[in-house]
Amino acid sequence: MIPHFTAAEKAVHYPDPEDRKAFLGMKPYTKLILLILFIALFGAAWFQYFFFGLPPDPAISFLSQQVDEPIGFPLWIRLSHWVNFFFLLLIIRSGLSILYDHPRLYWNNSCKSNSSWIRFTPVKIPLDRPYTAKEDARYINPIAGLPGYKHTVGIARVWHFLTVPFFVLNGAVFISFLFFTNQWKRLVPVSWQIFPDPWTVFVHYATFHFPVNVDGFYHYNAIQQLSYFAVIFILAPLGMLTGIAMSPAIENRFRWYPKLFGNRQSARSIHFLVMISYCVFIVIHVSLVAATGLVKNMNHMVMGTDSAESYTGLYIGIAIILMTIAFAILAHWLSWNKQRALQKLQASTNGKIWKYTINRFKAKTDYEKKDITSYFWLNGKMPESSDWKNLAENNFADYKLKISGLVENPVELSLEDLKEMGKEQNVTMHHCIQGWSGIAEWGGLPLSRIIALVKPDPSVTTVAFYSFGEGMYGGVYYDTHIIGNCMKPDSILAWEMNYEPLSLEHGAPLRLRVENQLGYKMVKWIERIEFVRSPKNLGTGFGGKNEDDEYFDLMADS
Ligand SMILES: Nc1nc2c(c(=O)[nH]1)N[C@H]1C(S)=C(S)[C@@H](COP(=O)(O)O)O[C@H]1N2
Ligand SMILES: [Mo]
Repeated sequence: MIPHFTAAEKAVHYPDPEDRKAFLGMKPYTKLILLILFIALFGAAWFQYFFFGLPPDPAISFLSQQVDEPIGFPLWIRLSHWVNFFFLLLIIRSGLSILYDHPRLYWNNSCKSNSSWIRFTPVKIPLDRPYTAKEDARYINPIAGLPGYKHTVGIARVWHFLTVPFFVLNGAVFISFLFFTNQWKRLVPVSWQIFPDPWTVFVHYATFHFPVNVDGFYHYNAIQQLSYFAVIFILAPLGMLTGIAMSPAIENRFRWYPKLFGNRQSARSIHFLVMISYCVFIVIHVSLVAATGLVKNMNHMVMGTDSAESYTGLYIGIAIILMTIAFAILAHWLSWNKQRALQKLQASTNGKIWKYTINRFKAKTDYEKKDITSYFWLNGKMPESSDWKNLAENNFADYKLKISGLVENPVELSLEDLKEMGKEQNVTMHHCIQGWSGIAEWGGLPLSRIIALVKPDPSVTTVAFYSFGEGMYGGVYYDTHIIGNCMKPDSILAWEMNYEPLSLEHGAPLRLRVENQLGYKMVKWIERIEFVRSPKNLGTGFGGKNEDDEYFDLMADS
């Protein structure tokens, strides 16, 4: 069942034997904020208890009108509760797997290694050699992350994006029912007691006095109501909105949108904090369900009855949890053995939806010079071929870009030839699939000029870009783009970055920029370009090195 690592995979998944150890690193100010929050909350509760005594327990929540309060949990509540549990677990675990591909979180777009407020890797970035984001990715235990162990961010994304629509749909149905019935009154606070009551209940918990145990079938206590309300009406929407803010297609079209959360990286940090809040909620919720009458509580949420005698609810509840675990095991098996099928499933569902929606958006490359970030992560394996090394030694004076395939006019062009054909400059945000971003200026020749020069055959759909460098598991690095994307004005072959000649690390002599796409589509160290009918006959046929080897998102439109 559990596949073994090949030597190449071992080197990629945990290059350092220490890498399997869990690690949590926080900036002193992060720790200080957490400590202050903790002391303020619990200190205030103890202060009140010590000097003013335990406040009277409001027991039942009066945050909502009690008049015609709905009673019990109808089938739709019980169903959506368990469906939610099932998908939330998949979303959290696949999200953790994605997070560990770039195990650092920031509040700024530079993503400079030492500016992360929290990190899940002990690795200090070496300064004496190029260090790539791929090297920085970490192993995650499959109990925590889906897939974890032997994984790629491609497969983790499949699970994350395949489950999100179900989670959203279930939530939408649940919320509609809440308001069609009068069940919303149990959740939505409509009284000013919203301020004092939850605090009073908290003082009880914090000073180890269990508040009066009201029967959740009929009533909630104030803190219970408030936390349920927050999970449904604050955490879930915030999770969705910050998730959307990370999409390159959205960010490049609606520049104001990620700014609602500060910037693209703070959206990612808030997305993480939402996940942590969910986990904290789940732990407390499950503990209290167990501590306040497990058998009865399970009957409430499974059977919709208020019995403390029958064990049916408990048994069925346990069965649901076991089924969820069984599915998680199946998901691991699929992730380790049926990667290609998962990748295609994702392309034929979400990929199709994106093709007709967000991928249609035209990128706005209107960042300014002042937005350029002080840091820009590296990715990819430096070319080791003697061809490239020899060219580099001579500053690429002898470099010839070869353009061939189904074209009327195949050409070989030196850097000088290319520079004479024209130059476009854009300041854009780069989005790596792993999670980091950076803003840079790129200068180079629009691909549309090359296309006009070589005159591709009308049957050409795809342009392939081959690198001097190799992929992580060996073999030439390449990627493809549909010709329509290459014709966009901001699609360029760049020889300039931040107004300087492109450095060796960032892809000299030439690299691709196709804004609107994720970083892995932007081939560095370009050796040659080929115009083809379909990507099917290149590599293993999925349109790029990462798509072939690591099951990254397929281009739905290629
Ligand atoms: N030849 C080659 N090009 C490549 C890669 C690679 O591994 N090999 N990695 C891609 C990825 S995943 C990213 S995010 C960008 C990173 O570009 P940078 O190193 O200039 O930041 O390059 C892309 N181009
Ligand atoms: Mo990337």
